[in-house]
Amino acid sequence: MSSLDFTVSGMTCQHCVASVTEEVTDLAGVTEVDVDLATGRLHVVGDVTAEQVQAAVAEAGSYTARLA
Ligand SMILES: [Cu+2]
Repeated sequence: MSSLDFTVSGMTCQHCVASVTEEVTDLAGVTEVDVDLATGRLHVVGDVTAEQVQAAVAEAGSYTARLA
């Protein structure tokens, strides 16, 4: 179980937050997802790699996640 923090660029509204949250939550092994629109911060807890989370964020739309 690990805890990962990312800075996500490209999110502009709560719809973006919902899309990113949904895609990352759908990853197997993820137990906690928190996205903050104001800071662009994405916090993920679970058995996942940073690469898996970044791929899910890209899958959600025109967003890019960098390890914070
Ligand atoms: Cu949006």
